[in-house]
Amino acid sequence: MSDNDHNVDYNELKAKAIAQPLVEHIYTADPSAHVFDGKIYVYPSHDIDAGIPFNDNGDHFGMEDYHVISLDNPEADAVDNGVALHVKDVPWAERQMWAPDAAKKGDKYYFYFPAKRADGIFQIGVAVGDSPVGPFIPQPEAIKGSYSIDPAVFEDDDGSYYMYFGGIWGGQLQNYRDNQYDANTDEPAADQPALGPIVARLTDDMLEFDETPREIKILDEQGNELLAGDNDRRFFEASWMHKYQGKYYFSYSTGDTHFLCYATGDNPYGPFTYQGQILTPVEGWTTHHSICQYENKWYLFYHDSILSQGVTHLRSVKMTELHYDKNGKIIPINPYKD
Ligand code: FUB
Repeated sequence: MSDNDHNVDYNELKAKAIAQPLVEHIYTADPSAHVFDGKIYVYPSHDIDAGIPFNDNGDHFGMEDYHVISLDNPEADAVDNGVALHVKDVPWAERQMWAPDAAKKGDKYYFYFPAKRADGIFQIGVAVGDSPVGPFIPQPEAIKGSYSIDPAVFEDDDGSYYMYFGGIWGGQLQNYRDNQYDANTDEPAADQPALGPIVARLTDDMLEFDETPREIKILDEQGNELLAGDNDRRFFEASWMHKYQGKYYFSYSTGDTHFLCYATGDNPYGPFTYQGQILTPVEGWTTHHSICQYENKWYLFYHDSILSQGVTHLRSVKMTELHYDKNGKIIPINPYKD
């Protein structure tokens, strides 16, 4: 269920779906969910049809602004809080406002987002607000040393914040080695270690990287790095980090094989050891998620393209409960009942 070029009965698929969209009046995707002040806030992409033809670079994902969705609790109706940030207000960005995230520190809220500069290169910016739903005021420049897409910001128990980011293909990560851009550099050969996501601790003011970003290693059960040709397991995009029972759970999308997977480790930098799948493929090409605890339950936020009848860049955010087994393994979820 990874393409929209197949014959699908969308009414039947909607009936089989384990969850329905949080909101239906706009298209939303790439949900980053957090509990701030006892309420759930979801920071999604706001999908639109920008009229840009489909290509492998993802140019058809031509998003221009962000809306924050809030829920008083997991059973409550989702509320759209309107435009929180628009590309026209970001001095350094020109287009393609892709998957964002947010963090709270003190009484300020920090909204992180990737966008393309006028020269077509992705960077990651930050915008600051007094409310979890915005409006957010962007910094004049992108975060120094940032690149690629899909920022996810994780607060560790000691009060440090880390940003995880990166995505291959349209996300441009394959053009970087050691944080340096080279248009002629590409993905490694299939029998070489796969490119990893990138992590950097944030400065106290949350506006910059506090260290040189480093690449994360994802290992198999034998301790070997996952290979670039291991498309069912290697990192593609959509980083997320959460902690469960003292362990670090790094989760991500495998892109062209359409799985959400995870790997665990004992510190925020890894290495992380591959553990398995979280979500089997959704309708639509992309899959992207977050994992968030509300009181004593855990939830997976994800998206699919059922509402738009399979249009891959017109997606809808959903949520469902997530369970662990007694060994801390995530029990994989099929988004559609058999
Ligand atoms: O929404 C645009 C891109 O699609 C995101 O940045 C990726 O993670 C994928 O979901």
